[in-house]
Amino acid sequence: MTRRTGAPRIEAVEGDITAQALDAIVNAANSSLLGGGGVDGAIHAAAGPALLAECREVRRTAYPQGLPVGAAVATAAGDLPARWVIHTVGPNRHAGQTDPALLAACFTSSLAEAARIGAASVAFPAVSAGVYGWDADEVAGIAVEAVRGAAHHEGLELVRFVLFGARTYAAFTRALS
Ligand code: AR6
Repeated sequence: MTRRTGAPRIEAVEGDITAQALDAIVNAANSSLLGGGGVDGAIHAAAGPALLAECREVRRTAYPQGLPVGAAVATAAGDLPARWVIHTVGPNRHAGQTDPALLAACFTSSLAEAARIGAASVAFPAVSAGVYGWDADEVAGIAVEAVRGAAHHEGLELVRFVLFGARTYAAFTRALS
């Protein structure tokens, strides 16, 4: 059972999430779980073929229809410095997925998955703020509110937003202040 405990530290840094040596990094994936561009492509490139092999297996056994938008699933992290990758699928604004609750669910589902695997530190990218077309300020506001409001599991110490580019970093800094 997950017990509600003190809130973790929540911070934002500018950088490359693939370099983060935290317990888990979150991937802004797509429903196929088979890789793509953006942070997904960077994570698969840095993790090596073991990650894609495990993703294929998770897809085949657990999500034959694809991972739903707002859901999350963890795998090992291949060659990355992190121990796990938590894959989530953000809403695609270009496909008419404009419900903020779907984006909030990416963050809460990922933290629930972190609780399941016992991750004490979790790094998030700006899910849906790239190819999926959401405004960085909107993503930042939804992400910070969702993480602050999530049922934090015992042992969760740190949630770090790792942002690509000054503009996205500034959006998260504003949302956190
Ligand atoms: N570290 C941290 N953030 C990054 C990195 C990185 N290495 N690389 C990109 N970003 P996106 P989405 C930022 O497009 O909008 C993929 O093809 C990026 O600047 O990666 O959820 C998937 O397979 C932006 O701020 O994810 C899906 O098909 C943020 O990460 C689709 O894109 C998210 O941009 C998902 O689109």
